[in-house]
Amino acid sequence: MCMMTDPSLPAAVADALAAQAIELPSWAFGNSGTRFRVFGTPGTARDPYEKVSDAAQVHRFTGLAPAVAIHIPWDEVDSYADLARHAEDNGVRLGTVNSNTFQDDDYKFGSLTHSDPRVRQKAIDHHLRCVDVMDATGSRDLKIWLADGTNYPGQDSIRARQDRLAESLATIYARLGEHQRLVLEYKFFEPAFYHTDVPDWGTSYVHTAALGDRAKVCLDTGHHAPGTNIEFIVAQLLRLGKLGSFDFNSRFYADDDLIVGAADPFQLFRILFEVIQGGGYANPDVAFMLDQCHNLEAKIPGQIRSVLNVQEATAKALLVDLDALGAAQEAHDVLAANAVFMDAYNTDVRAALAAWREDRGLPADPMAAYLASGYQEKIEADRVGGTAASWGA
Ligand code: PSV
Ligand code: MN
Ligand code: MN
Repeated sequence: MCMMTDPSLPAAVADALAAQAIELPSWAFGNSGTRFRVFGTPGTARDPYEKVSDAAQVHRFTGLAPAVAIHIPWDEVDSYADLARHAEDNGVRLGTVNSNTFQDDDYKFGSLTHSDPRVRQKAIDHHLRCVDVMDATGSRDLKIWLADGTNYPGQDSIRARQDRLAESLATIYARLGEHQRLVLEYKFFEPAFYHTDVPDWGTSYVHTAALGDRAKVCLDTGHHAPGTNIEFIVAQLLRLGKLGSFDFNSRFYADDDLIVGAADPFQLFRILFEVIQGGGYANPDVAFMLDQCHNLEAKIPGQIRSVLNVQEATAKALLVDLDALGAAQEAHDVLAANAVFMDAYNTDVRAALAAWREDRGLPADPMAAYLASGYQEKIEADRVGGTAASWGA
């Protein structure tokens, strides 16, 4: 039994935790909402520079979030090299570049899959420009999520759209530099309702396998039907060498983008266990990112809670006694194997993690330290003019 009375972690677990790096989405620091209402939150960042500054606070208090993903054109700036410098001045760096082909009238019937070559080329050109941005920021990954799909059976040819998608992706892939990658995200529905052009990991795998080694799958934890065994997908993609990145978040009903580990911390633990077993943890080939929006709660504390949830689940997953698990599995002792697994999950690691942070010069309680820092009051007082950045701008 792994009962944690002594608040120290085994040395191997403590060392492994030190390697954790989670990329934050710039859009988590803008105002967001639902199709019913975007609520304003005092102190919200007004431009990409302020979003990066806010993201840097999460890293400052947790030591877990050294990179910020950007979204084009939401994070449009005059000089991306300058934005990258701003990130560095704040102790972080710019990470994944996300494309956006879902907020333009031209894309009403598709973007990379569109039947009209003019629209398809426009969508391809947008991605080529994203690669230019990556060149300027030093980013490695281009993340593609497409809103493409249809609402009614017969509306368009499912097959022809796949062929056009493959062609468009090949053109974008050919533009990547030697050290750059394309990660293709899948989602089973929305905004299209009948069919989506990249609905599942299989479709993303098929396209990225055809492209080559520098094309990988992005797994967004919120993009699956209820009851999907996500850790199975993780294990399979790692087996195939095709898991490029995670977009972590929680869902109750749809693509809710809620705080990771809020809806189902046990699922997060199971996923992380599979990542660790498959060699995907602390492996630069598998990027850990958040894809979240904070509609009601304050944004910086929301992101602090999120990275701490990932850290807590990781610590528990690292605590699984693999020898005992292996022995129980070999003996087909179902209950013993399950008990070993659950012992790790049920271990309260909070005090141990607080001590771990203090050992590394970090605040034992990052949330309390942020709230006491005065940063929140300062941005609420300073950022009264201008328009708060929102999910769509
Ligand atoms: C839309 O579903 C989405 O939430 C995808 O998960 C993307 O990763 C994200 O927007 C940002 O484009
Ligand atoms: Mn996502
Ligand atoms: Mn999503």
